[in-house]
Order: sequence, then structure tokens, then C-alpha cells
Amino acid sequence: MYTNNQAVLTWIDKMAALTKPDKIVWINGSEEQLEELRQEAYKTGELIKLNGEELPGCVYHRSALNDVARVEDRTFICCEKKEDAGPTNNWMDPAQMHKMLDEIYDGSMKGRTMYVIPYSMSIVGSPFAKYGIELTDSIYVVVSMAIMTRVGLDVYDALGDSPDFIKGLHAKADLDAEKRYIVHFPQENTIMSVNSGYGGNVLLGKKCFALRIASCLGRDEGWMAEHMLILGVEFPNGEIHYISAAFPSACGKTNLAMLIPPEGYQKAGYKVWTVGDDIAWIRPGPDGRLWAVNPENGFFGVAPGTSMKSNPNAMLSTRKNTIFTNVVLKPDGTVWWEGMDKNPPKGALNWKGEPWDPADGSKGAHPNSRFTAPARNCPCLSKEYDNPQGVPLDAMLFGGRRAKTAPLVYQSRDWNHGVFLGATVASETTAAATGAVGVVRRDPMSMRPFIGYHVADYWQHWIDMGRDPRVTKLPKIFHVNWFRTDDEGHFLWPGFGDNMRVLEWILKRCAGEVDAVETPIGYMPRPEDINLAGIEDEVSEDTLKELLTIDKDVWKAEAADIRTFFDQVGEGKLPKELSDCLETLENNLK
Ligand code: GTP
Ligand code: SPV
Ligand code: MN
Repeated sequence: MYTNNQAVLTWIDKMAALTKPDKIVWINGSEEQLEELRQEAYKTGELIKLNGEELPGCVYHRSALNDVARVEDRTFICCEKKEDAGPTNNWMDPAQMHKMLDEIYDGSMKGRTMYVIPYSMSIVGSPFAKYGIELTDSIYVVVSMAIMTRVGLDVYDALGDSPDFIKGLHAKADLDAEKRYIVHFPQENTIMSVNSGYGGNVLLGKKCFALRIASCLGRDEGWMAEHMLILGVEFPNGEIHYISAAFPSACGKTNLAMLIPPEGYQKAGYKVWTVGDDIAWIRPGPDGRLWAVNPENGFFGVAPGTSMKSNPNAMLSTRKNTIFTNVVLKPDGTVWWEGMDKNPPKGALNWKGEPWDPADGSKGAHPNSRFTAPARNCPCLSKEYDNPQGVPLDAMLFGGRRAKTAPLVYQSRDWNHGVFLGATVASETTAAATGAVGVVRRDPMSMRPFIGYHVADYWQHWIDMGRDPRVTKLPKIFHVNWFRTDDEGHFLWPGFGDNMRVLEWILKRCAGEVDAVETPIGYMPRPEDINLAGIEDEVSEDTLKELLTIDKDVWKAEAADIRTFFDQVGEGKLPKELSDCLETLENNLK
């Protein structure tokens, strides 16, 4: 026992009485203790030690075959009133849910160990910091939380006697998909996850706490929890400007956060610095601007497609002390995934643990296979990463995978219109969640699976932040789309490092240094203002024009679809500012 905090002790006793573990181990965050646990997990096969020469400190992990992504249909927000969870969340009465869960958890840790993990989201003791304790029967969860969050005994010191921590209970139970539940009780600051061992369902500091619960805290306390990367663009004169960007799961946040500028930009002295790749907590600073921190401490990144070519900073982040989940395991104790290079290994095991023959056409790594890497490993980690105040935002970006509709980039007319752009984001679904892949759905602010309350109230919170007297200089809001395709389905825009060309236009707009064209949907670049130097062969003037074209008929259909969406989810609470924006859009398209 490392604390006398009664709220902590009483709750742990209660959870132990329910789950009945053979023993309880208090995690202190030390490397010695973590190494002991890894050794134990090597014996049971829960973890596999990787090649210590090539990948020092790295381990391999497989989750169960039916347990490889977030389960949105089994994720619940159990607030008192159903109408407060809104139409985008599953809801059940809290008492009824507790009753059902208690039966599932009852005795689920018999013969197992319960680990007590004290962790902080953002820097312990900082104004942004929020504390949590996760109880789990999985060593994989312990070692993952130790990478993804700040785990340590200083959390108990910072907490003192306060009951103000987020309670998280995770039990693997039988990994029965029919009894898998990821449940949030916002009014009890409690998260309960059972019958899963997949990252997003069980690393409770991440989506469950830092987005679903934190979005409720942000609404009540006047700040924002968003599914956003944070990056800094350094100009040749040394000035750094910060941007946050929300793209849905597996739609490019990690890649943009670690962008390497094209050669011409590098020669001129441009650099990009990573502050975060998935989650941003944002609040007004003393200067009237919005300041953002990354509450996490590591990257839980999509493996497939990550290569020394597409994202060398991510690759280099995974060369030590990293956990690889559901990728290909090579006979030499290293790892591989589709898109890493063009040489699929022979004699390797696929993500299921079966001998894998690349020639048979099957995928070796699961499309949602992931790496869990310490942020410290990242070569382009921002020097502000550890700044408890965070960084001031010049721009916020929204975007998604849209094959047609959305142009490469456009700017909102003002904050409320920017909220409209975020509220109406649509994107093709990906392998990050179970269910069909490639289906276009509305994903407001890329937060659809992560908003802990009614989506329309969440939009209202965004509108309210825009007129908060503490905020005197708001970031400018933009929409980007790296995924527009031609008629054969090829991407029109090279993306990745070349996205720097779009960031440059965005920051010039923020500085008032470049004009724009007013269009029915917002401000768009003049084609000559997007720098194509060095990619003229790949992106012709005609291609750029196409990327910056909006088809009126397509947009009329889009506006109609937005109206349907607003009707479905508004439930009489749709902020007037958003319905006004929709009317303006419809009129502009006439
Ligand atoms: P989560 O961790 O699930 O939240 O995902 P993410 O938003 O961080 O996505 P990530 O950066 O991992 O990218 C997911 C997939 O999109 C990868 O397969 C990338 O190769 C691909 N991708 C990322 N950026 C671009 C881009 O600019 N253009 C294209 N065409 N693909 C991209
Ligand atoms: C996402 O799906 O947006 C992720 C991975 O970042 S998970 O932690 O599973 O949510
Ligand atoms: Mn994410």
C-alpha cells in the first residue's frame, strides 16, 4: 500500500471483493517492477521478448482473434438521464448497468493478480493534470499504461486525501465478445471495461478517460478534450506556430504530427515538432489564447503503412522500449507489417500466430495492428512537450477521408462557421473500430465515438468557448482532405510530408499574409498560392485545380445530408449558430 487515501482504499477493497483476485500488486512505476512483470509475461506467453540487438526493450503482444479494435456498439455512457447521453451514444440506466456488470465481474480475477496502476494524464502537479487509478488483471495493460501515461507514486502524493480521481476497473474475464462492455459513468468518474484485451478498450487513460470522461469534465469546467494531434511548425526565423488537428481514427493524425517537410522547405529552414498525436486538452491561457497540452506520454499508433519513407519519425520512435501488437513476427525476433517495405518476410508468423506465406495473398499484420512507443523516443518531439502550460494554438484543423466532396483545404469564415465545419465532418470508416470499413459516416469533430454526453450539447460547448470572455484571440479553423481520389480511385494529393504545403498556406492565412477566394463553403486558396515546387511532376496544375474544385451538385447533396444528420441528432438542442450556417450554405449553393 502506497497511500492512505480513504477513497482510493475503500474503492480498491470493493473492487477486489467483487473480482476476487488471488493477490493485489501495487504498481510503483519503477523499471525493476515492470521488468519483473515482463519476465512473468514471457513465461505465460502473454508477451514475447523481441530481438534485443535490433529492438532493445521491445516486446510483442497478440490480442485475441475477436478482439482487435474498439467496439463502439458495446461502449456505453451511463449518465442518469438517457437524453443526456444523446443519440450518438449507447445508454443504459446506471443502476441496471452496475447490476449487469457486477455479475460479469464477479470472481473474474480468481486465480489472477489485480494490479493497481496510479497514473496521471498530463504532467503530475500541472494545472491540466487529472489523475486516475486503473485496476487490471493484465500485465499487457500495466506495461502499456507505463508507456502511454505517467505512472508513478507521485500521483498519490499529488492526490493527497482527495477523492478526485478517475476510477477504472478492467478485467479480461473470458474475453467473451458477447459480454464485452466498455462503460463510462460520468457522474461517478468511473470507467468499467470487461472481456477485452485490445488497447483502445482497456488502456483506460486514453479514449475512456482523456476523451469520454474528460469531455464531460471540460464541459463543466470550461475547457475542451479533443481527438486532436498537436504540432509546431518552425519557420526559418525560428518562430514556432502551433496547430491542432482532428481527423477520425486511422485518418492521419500520427502522420501529420510527425511530418517531415519536403526538401525545399528543409533547405529553407522549416521544421515540424510533435507535441501530441491523438488527444489534446485545450483551455484559455492568461494571454486570451487557447493553449493545448497532450495528456498522454506515448503513441499508440497504426502500424500498417508506417515506413522509413512515409513516417521515419514514427519508425524511429519504435526502435526501443516499444510494444508491438498484432503485427507479423519474424523468425529473427523482429517485426514486419504491410507497407513497411516491399519484402514480406519468409518463415514468419502472422498476427494470428500462424505460419504465414505472403504469397497466399493474406495480410500478415492486422489492419489495426499497433505500436505502443514512448513519446521520448520521437526524434522530433517538441521542446514544449513537457511544458505544463502547453502551447498556444494559431489554427485548428478538421478533416477526414473523403474521396470526392471536400477540397484539399478551405477556411471557415469565423469561429462558429469553423464549429460547423467540425460538426459536419464526414469520413470513411476504418479498421480502428469493429464493423464495416470504408462507409462514409458523419463523425463530428472526429469525436463521434468519444463524446461523453449529448452531441448537440457538445457543439454548444464549442460555440460557448468561442464567446468565452477569457478568450480574446481564437485560433482560425480549417478543413483539410488528403484523401481525394480520381475516377480510378488514386489519391490526387501525395500527402504525408507534402501536407506541409497546405500547412504553409494555413499559417500564412493566420498571419494575414495571403489572400483567398470566397466560395459557397468558405475561403479557398488560389491555386498559385499552394507551393508545388519539387512535385510539379506528381501534381500538375490541372490536378491542383481539381483538388480545389467544389462540385455544386455534390455539395447540394452534401448540404441535404447535413440537414438530415442535424435533424437526426439535434433533438431540439441544435445550436442556432449551426442551423444558421447550414442555411447560409444552402443559400450559397442556390
Ligand atoms: P488513430 O491512432 O486511429 O487515431 O489514427 P491516426 O489518425 O493517427 O492515423 P495515422 O496517422 O496512423 O494514419 C492512418 C493511415 O492513414 C495510415 O495507413 C497512413 O498511411 C494513412 N495516411 C496518413 N496520412 C496520409 C496522407 O497524407 N495521405 C494518404 N493518402 N494516406 C495517409
Ligand atoms: C483510435 O481508434 O482513434 C485510436 C486507437 O487512437 S484506440 O486507442 O484504440 O482508440
Ligand atoms: Mn485516435
